[in-house]
Amino acid sequence: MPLQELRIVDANLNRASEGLRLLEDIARYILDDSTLTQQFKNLRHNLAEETKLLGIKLLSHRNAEHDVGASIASAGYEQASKQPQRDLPSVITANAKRAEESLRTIEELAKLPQISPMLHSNKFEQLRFSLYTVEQQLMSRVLRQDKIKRLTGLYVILDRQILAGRNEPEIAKQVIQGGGKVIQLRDKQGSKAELLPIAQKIKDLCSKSDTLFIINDYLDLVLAVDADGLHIGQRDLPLPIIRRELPVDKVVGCSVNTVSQAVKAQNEGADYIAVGSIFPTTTKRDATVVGVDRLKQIRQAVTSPLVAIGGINENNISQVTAAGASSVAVISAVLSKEDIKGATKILVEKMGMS
Ligand code: TZP
Ligand code: MG
Repeated sequence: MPLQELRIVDANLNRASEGLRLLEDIARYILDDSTLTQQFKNLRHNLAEETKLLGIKLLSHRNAEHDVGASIASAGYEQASKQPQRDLPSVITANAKRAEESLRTIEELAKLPQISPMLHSNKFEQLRFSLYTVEQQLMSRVLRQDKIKRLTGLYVILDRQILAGRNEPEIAKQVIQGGGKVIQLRDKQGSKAELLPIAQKIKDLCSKSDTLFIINDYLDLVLAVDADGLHIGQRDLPLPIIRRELPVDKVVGCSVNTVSQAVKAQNEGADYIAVGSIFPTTTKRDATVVGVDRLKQIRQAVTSPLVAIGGINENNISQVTAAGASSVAVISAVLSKEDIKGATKILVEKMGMS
């Protein structure tokens, strides 16, 4: 005896898989995010696994030609096509909702006595809850994508101890004029009260010039001045906690010196990974020198944008870009020079970014 409920299961299974496939493709082709892609793939596979015994039964209940909803659906589509074009976040929301509603429908039907021997309601509930989490991660990544894309070119770190009293916003201005694309404010000794107005001024300069502004170590300062992101090291709060505390549109960079640290940082949601120290440096006393080969190994192991750091100057910068760094961070190669704008310009030119 045909079970009309199975027509609903069939339709909703198709909707759920279509929605999931689209979200997976966004993670894969637009974001290049292997972790998220894998998570969507797992959801799709779990769904297929859960319903694989029903495959033939569902097909034999399919009756698309006699679907009274089909004409209503296409009228709705025509109306939708007249609406203004959707952006990527609304496509994500619409498709995640579609998949979530479909999973919920199957979950409810699976409670009926005639369906429960074939489907486990609780499995669909679990899938739905997993999808809520992955949807949130995907949406956060999309909202940061514009900033992540701007993480290329020269990344100049304004280290207050190295600047030794020179006017930080003035130096930032010259870096921007020289073609620096990212500015980080770093202060390992001063007070945050002192740092706040400096950070605010640099943030304003960066906003006006489309330069990315990152703050080292201090999450509260990122929030206070609405900087673009935060940079952390291996001894700061763990990435998942930072991610939880920061608004979703802020980028987080993480310093690593091994392949396993890089993989971990990527899996825990770092938007970029800083690899160093590539060459010997006197700027950071406790830095471990990892060499260009380590950068190449990390390039093979992760898909996140890589920022090379440590002992980089105009003579060796081409080695790190050739090894796969999308951005190069420097302190002394710019800050030790009288002519900040000129030093920045030379490095930018050597990177082929001018
Ligand atoms: N992290 C690893 S090496 C380094 C930091 C902050 C110092 C980079 O400074 P420089 O002068 O460009 O070598
Ligand atoms: Mg730190």
